[in-house]
Amino acid sequence: MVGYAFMGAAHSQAWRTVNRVYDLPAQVRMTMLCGRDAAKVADAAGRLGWAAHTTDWRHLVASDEVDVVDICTPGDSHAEIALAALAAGKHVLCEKPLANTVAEARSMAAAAAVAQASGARSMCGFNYRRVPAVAMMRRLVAEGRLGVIRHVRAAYLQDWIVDPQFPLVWRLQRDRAGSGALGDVGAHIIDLTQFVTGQRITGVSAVTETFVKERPLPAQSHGLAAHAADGVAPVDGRGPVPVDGQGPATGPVTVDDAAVFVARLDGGALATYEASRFATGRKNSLRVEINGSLGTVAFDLERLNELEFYDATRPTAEQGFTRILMTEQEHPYMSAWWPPGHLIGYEHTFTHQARDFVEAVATGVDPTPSFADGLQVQLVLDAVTRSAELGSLWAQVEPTLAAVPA
Ligand code: SOE
Repeated sequence: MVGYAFMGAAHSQAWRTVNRVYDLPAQVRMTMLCGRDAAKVADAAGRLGWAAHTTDWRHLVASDEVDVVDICTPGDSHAEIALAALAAGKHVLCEKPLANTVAEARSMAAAAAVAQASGARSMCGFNYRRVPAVAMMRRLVAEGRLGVIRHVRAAYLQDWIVDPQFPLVWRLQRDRAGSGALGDVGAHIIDLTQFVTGQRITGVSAVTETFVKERPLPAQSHGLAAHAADGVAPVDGRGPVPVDGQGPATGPVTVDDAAVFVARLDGGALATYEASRFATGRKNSLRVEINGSLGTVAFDLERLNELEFYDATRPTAEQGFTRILMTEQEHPYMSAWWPPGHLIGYEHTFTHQARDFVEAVATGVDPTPSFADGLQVQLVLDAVTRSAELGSLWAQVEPTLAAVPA
């Protein structure tokens, strides 16, 4: 595995547990962890359960002890590492979004197709496909229980950078992250809604905004925890240390803080999407609602074990939203865990992802979502960025002199 911050920790939890929870045709060995800082990667390897560690990912990719390369780094290194790993005949799991640009994503998808011919498999880590409720939504749509899909409504809302003093971490820099909320959390709802409906986005009209355009530089010696450096939240809440006593230096935020867009899907549905890191109070709220001619499903990641289902085919007097507790043995992925009513969490979706990846690789089939699926999400991200930059088809509302009601 390359990278050991927030996603590295989540993936390590999955690799540690997957063979203990599922009966799989292959055993996972957590062979080598790679990180840039020798002392920190040694500590992370011990903490996360990796047998060896290195500061050179090329050494890891070349090692005969390594069969799978799991890429958990910021987006600016996904392509370089994935291309080298595929060329070395390794199977590759790459965190989302696949890359920082369409050009990088195209090269990765092309390399994955070539590598597949010689048996190397690849997957893009859209882990929310492995939430039982999300897999159940897809099953209900596929079975026709919602009828013709008319509306897709998705929002992925966080609030970890509402404080303008939150430092300029890598997720807020275009050259590291590719984009802001759009690629980080927007990519999830793009992939998830296409997965659930089986429909692809064919066009978008978008606006994006950067509310706070300048932020304090991260203080290198200030001990920001790994996941804070990874851009989630400083553990101790303190901002950066003043540089030379002059007060913290600042830098420009070069990504979006929020993206809002409408879309058409190829099956005829109309869709609205919202990705924001400024939705104060929403910590990790991924909400999806799908309206069809025969019913509706609705899901909120902050209530991960629940799915709301409205069945319009029921007798009118009995119609209403049902809250399904997704802990029955017949619910996707749940047979491996606990008796009904015993809930699972965010980290379980990574174990489900590891299960599906290991089973696919061991049985010689291509895991999903593929790098081609990751490219398609990248094309949507690029379309949103282009639409927002063009500002086309934007009808201004004539300002009126009427005072806004007090
Ligand atoms: C953003 O804070 C983030 O860490 C995303 O990058 C992850 O993909 C998501 O699962 C949780 O939030």
